[in-house]
Order: sequence, then C-alpha cells, then structure tokens
Amino acid sequence: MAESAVPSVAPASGSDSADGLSPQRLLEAYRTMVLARVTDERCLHLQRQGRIGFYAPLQGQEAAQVGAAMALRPEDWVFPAYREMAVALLRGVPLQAIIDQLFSDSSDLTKGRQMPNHFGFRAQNFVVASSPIGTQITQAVGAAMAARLRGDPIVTVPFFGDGATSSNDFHAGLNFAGVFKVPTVFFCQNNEWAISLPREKQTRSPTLAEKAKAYGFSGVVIDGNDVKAVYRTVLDARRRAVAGGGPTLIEAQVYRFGPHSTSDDPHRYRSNAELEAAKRKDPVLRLQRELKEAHGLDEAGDSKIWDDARAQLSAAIEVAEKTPKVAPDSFLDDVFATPTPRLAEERAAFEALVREGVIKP
Ligand SMILES: Cc1ncc(C[n+]2csc(CCOP(=O)(O)OP(=O)(O)O)c2C)c(N)n1
Repeated sequence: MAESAVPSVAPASGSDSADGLSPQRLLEAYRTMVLARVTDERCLHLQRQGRIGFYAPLQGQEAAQVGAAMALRPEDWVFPAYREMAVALLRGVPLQAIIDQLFSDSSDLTKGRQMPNHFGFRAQNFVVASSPIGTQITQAVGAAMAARLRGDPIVTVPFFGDGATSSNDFHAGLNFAGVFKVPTVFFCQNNEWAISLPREKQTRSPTLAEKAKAYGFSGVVIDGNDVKAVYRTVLDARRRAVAGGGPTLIEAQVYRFGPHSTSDDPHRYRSNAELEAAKRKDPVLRLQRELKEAHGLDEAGDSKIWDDARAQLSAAIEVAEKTPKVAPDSFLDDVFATPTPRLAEERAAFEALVREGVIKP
C-alpha cells in the first residue's frame, strides 16, 4: 500500500523486536484496516439501496486479516473464503478492482461471472473465492504440495471460518498436509458464528486450534483483534513451513460485527448484548488507540486517514457506476477457444430474445 507523507508516527522506545511491526508498518496496517472498515460500511448500504446485489461484510475481522497478510510475501498464495477484502487490499489489490467486481462492471476481472465478494486477483496471488465451504483448504494444500515439489520457497494460506472446520475438506486438507508436511499456514478466523450456528454447536472441541494435534502438527489460539500478535504468529508459522517444518493451524479469535451477508438478519439468532461486548474489543479502535498513545498519531492525522479512505472509496464507486455493465451476451465468451456451431446457435437465440424484449440488456 502506498504511504502518503502525512501523517507519520513516532517510534516508541522498545516497541520493535526482530519479529515486530515498526510504527510505520503499524500505520500501514491501520490505513488498510480503516479503508476496509469504511468500504465495508458503505457496501452494506449500497446493497440495501439496490446498487450492488450481495455483500459479505468483514467488520471485526480487520486486524486478523491485515496482520496475517503483512506476514506473507508477494510470492505466497492466498486462498480466501468470501470475506477477505482486507487481505486483498494489503496485498496491493487496488480498491477500484474490488469495487468493479462488486458492481459487475465491464472492468471486473471476473467479467461478472462471480457473485460479489467472490473476487480473485492473479497479480496478487489471490485465488478466486469459491462459495462451497472449505474447498479452498484442499486447494491450498495441493498448491503447497506442488510448490514444494518444484522447490519454490513459498507458503499457501487458506482463510476460513469456524464453520469450515466441520467440512470434509478441512479433514482431508489438514490430514494430507500433516502427512506430507506441506508448507501451508491454515488461518481460521473464528468469528463465533457460521451464519446462525454458534461456535459451541459447531464442535465439542474446546478450541478449534487443538484439532491440529490429531493431524500431527501444532495449532495455536491467538487474539485476532491484536494485529501484532497475528503478524508474529503467521510470520513464525510461515518460517517453519518454508524450512520444511510442516504446517500450522492458527485460530484467530474474532467476532463478526455485521450480518453473515446481506441475505440474513443476525437479530434473529444473536443478542445485542453479545454484539456490544464484542464491539468493546473493536480491532480498528484498538490499533487507533495504540497509535495515538504510543506513537504520536494526533487527531488531525487520524481524521485524515478516515477522510482519505472515504474519498478513495467514493471515487471508486463513482467510476464503477459510470462504467458500463458487463455485456449480457458475454456469458457466451471464453467457453471454447473456437466457438462451436451449438454456441453460435445459442448466441443467435439469445440475440433474438433481446430483440423481442424478453431479455433487457
Ligand atoms: C459446503 C457448503 N455447505 C453450506 C454452505 C452454506 N454456507 C455458506 S456460508 C456458511 C457458514 C460458514 O461459516 P464459517 O466457516 O464460520 O465462516 P464465516 O461465514 O463465519 O466467515 C454456510 C453454512 C456452503 N456455502 N457450502
């Protein structure tokens, strides 16, 4: 992420260790977390206004995502679920590319063929998200095995939730990774809910991390609201994996502030009191406090970060709304390298429906 000249922050004595984040890196983390927060709040409104079709929010999970992403290298591969916008931003995906995908405009890299939030960015080794829960876990393990066979010193990182730890792919992926010591860092964001199913009904395991023991490697529980703890833990797991020490399962404990997606109503399954208690540990406000108290971030500097994020977002939305939508008949593109006669018939039939007004482009 590009750093602007102001605001800057001052180092606090003793705040840096070999595995720590410098004040400037903390500021970079904060900027990304603020941009993700601001974008998230706005996207929920955009969906309610009918301007985008769907959205899966990440509020409450910013520190976990940004801390993890900061510990990775550009050549590593991220296999996200559908909530990892902050990971994408930290890896350098332009906000415009994310907004284009949410709007399915003609600049969308996935050509409007994926649900909003199910984006992917080849340039940032950020694999397209797939909705079926847990599938990214086995994909990441396979990719890590391939990297190891090729001698590439990289890790793969599947991001998934507490619910995904009950999936078949979780078992298959972690078992394979344990047996073959593949360089995968399993990053579970335990946000306490799998849509309406609470964590305590997901499993009788006291923690999710301890499931790693059964697969022969270590699991660790961390405070996912602490960006520095997340960073250190992922850095450590990454080093071990690249050195041939095998995988790690990280359980970052967080809380999903918003709905699961714009398709559900959390008031039907959880209490306001629970939400309010979680919000007292808000990861964005926690880092804001630290930057102010220990690194001299002042009110003006902080306001500028929030204002810049909002301005950047508004500009991106304006561009997306002025960009034509993906052409409706583009769904027939890219099916075969050489279009078949059947495809030509389908295109003709589609064009006839448009002419007759049955389909409105
Ligand atoms: C195989 C499969 N089963 C069910 C669903 C429906 N579904 C979508 S999201 C979700 C909950 C996932 O919860 P979790 O893994 O904790 O991640 P979170 O959404 O909390 O980030 C479910 C059950 C699905 N997409 N795929």
